Amino acid sequence: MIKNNIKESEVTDYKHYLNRRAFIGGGLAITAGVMFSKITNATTINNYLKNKNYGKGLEPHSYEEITGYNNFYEFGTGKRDPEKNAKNFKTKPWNVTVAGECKKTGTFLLEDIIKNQQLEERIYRLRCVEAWSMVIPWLGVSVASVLKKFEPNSKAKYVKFTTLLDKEQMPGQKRPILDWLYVEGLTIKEAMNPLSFFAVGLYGKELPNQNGAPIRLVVPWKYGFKSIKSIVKIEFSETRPINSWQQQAPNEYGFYANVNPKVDHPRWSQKRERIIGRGGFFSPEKRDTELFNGYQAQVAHLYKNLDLAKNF
Ligand SMILES: Nc1nc2c(c(=O)[nH]1)N[C@H]1C(S)=C(S)[C@@H](COP(=O)(O)O)O[C@H]1N2
Ligand SMILES: [Mo]
Repeated sequence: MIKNNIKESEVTDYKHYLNRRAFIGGGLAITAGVMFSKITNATTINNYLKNKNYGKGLEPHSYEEITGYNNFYEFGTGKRDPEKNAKNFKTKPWNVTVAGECKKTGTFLLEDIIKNQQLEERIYRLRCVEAWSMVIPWLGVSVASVLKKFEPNSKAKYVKFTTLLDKEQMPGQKRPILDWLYVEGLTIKEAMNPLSFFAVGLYGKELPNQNGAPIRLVVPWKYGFKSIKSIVKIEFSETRPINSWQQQAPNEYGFYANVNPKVDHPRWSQKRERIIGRGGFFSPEKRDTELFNGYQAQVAHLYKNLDLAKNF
């Protein structure tokens, strides 16, 4: 479906991208901070850590698929709306406010927050609660490495993230699709888990606007909606934040949102998932959904004493 209007030769699949990168070679090591001050959206980033621990056996979708099929309701509810409507979204300069239960609160320039951090590539499958999935080679830094800089205190049990509110730039916010702002939350343990990632790029380029530029969360064992985009605020709190989707429909969306084939969403079975762009319209390719999206070994201990059917 996505490839219809694109010539096959223009599709950037991951293998071609790797070959081309090998051909370009060399280049200076790019840290996340430098990227924001010097590199434009179209520039390929030449050096980053390829973290082989993440993404074994996963085959990334094409760049066009990843950037042409998005959920970002601030820019419209259609899957192709964000690509179209976020074109001129201004992400530089970008400030992030840090508040709540930590030592170093304040408003910081994004490039200062992540300066000197080596960028890392991680390949993760994004499993949307709407029962589809795609595989994305993200570029970014671990959430833990960023949060530690603000020195959260012992009252910091949860972390709340907020997306920018800007009706002029984000036309979707003029409509009551959600009770804007878009808010998400994690327990501090979930946030500090080594899998939790802040993406600032994908496919070796700066993050396209439709994918949540300039910084978005990626929590690979949870449904896609937890991975909040275009973050402007990080708040440490003692009490559990109410996330936007839970507020909208508490019977459909919980706080945890862990990928779980055994707990169905009221409107969608979660047993299987459609793989975006694979198979035809009438015979989409599907796969069995895995508990915690396949990351049981890394995260199951976080939910040892929780009834996952109640705490969905
Ligand atoms: N601010 C914001 N973040 C968001 C969303 C949104 O509408 N607004 N949609 C979520 C949903 S439902 C999914 S599945 C993922 C999609 O990420 P992608 O479009 O980059 O693949 O982003 C999540 N983050
Ligand atoms: Mo989603």
